[in-house]
Amino acid sequence: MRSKIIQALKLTGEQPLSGNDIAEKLGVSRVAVWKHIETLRQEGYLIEAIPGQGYRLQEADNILDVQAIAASLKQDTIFKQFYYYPRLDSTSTRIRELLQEGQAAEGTVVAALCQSEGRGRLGRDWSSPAGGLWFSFLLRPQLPLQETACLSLLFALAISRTLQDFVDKDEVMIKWPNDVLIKDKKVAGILLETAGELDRIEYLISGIGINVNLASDDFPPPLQGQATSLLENRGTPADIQAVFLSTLQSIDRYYRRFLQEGFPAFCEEYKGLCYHLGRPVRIQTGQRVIAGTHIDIDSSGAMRVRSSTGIEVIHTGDVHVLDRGRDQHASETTRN
Ligand code: BTX
Repeated sequence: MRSKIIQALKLTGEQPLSGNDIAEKLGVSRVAVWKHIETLRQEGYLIEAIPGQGYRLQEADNILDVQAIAASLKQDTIFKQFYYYPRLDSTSTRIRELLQEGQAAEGTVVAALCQSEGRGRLGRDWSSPAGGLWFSFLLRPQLPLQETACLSLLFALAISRTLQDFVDKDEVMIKWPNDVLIKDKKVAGILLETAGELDRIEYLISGIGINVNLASDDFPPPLQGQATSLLENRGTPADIQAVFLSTLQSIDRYYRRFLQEGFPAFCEEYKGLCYHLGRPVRIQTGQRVIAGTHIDIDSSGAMRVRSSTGIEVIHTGDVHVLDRGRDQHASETTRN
């Protein structure tokens, strides 16, 4: 019932919808509507009551209808079960809690309108106000731990392909290992968290953040100039529901093929989108800093750099591109 109320309020958008109209539409009493609205508010939905007119839902266009998403996905995708929350600390934390409570099987997806403690890699913050796509999903690939590292590159590829349908295709690029960029600024990030043994992981939680309808002043000041969104590049809001559906479909396609063929099948495609292939870079890897020309990505997803001392193969690190007069993306990119 509550999700039906949200959908009814989403449909009327800026126009308030009266308690009577909702009650009639859903075949319940006005008191029942009022009670549900109170519960929805407690859950975190911002629902204004406009005297004499009715209720209006804030951020209506950025609220996902995950049941509709589930219905639109083909039966046999990797995504099986959806949870949606207006407000969470982090979708990745929530999925871990659901796992501990025995409520999350492989294919569980948790999405939120906004996160108060969205996180990036290595304990970094991920800014997650309403207007972005913030979700995590649980997988159990039967793979050794080291092979799962490629999944962050794979998901970056899957997301890039999706975003190419919403903005100028040629502007979407990947900064190794998994920063998705539009016009040199970060539009999406991927967090992979694994549990298990070296030879076989127990589970993997992938958290995806995509800046969909965020204006530049929705980002905290240090990120303005480094982060971008679909809105900023299109000039008009994107249909967040369509971005979500298409992202899930793309991840599903890429992941299934990866399980069959491994990362080598995607290496050329990844290189085609790589932001700094052939360019001078500086990489911080552990305590070392390596400067040179980025010459290749190998079939394990590692970066090859020609430095003054020879060819370096880099499995983890923060890449800075050196030929633009400034280090772009002070947000470090670390493969972990
Ligand atoms: P990362 O470590 O590659 O990037 C984090 C860095 O990116 C930050 O230090 C900051 O410089 C920059 N940054 C922070 N927020 C944004 C933003 N909204 N847009 C662009 N740049 C930003 C990337 O980590 C992994 C991000 C995963 C986020 C998802 S959201 C759903 C799930 N839940 C959760 O808590 N995290 C994941």
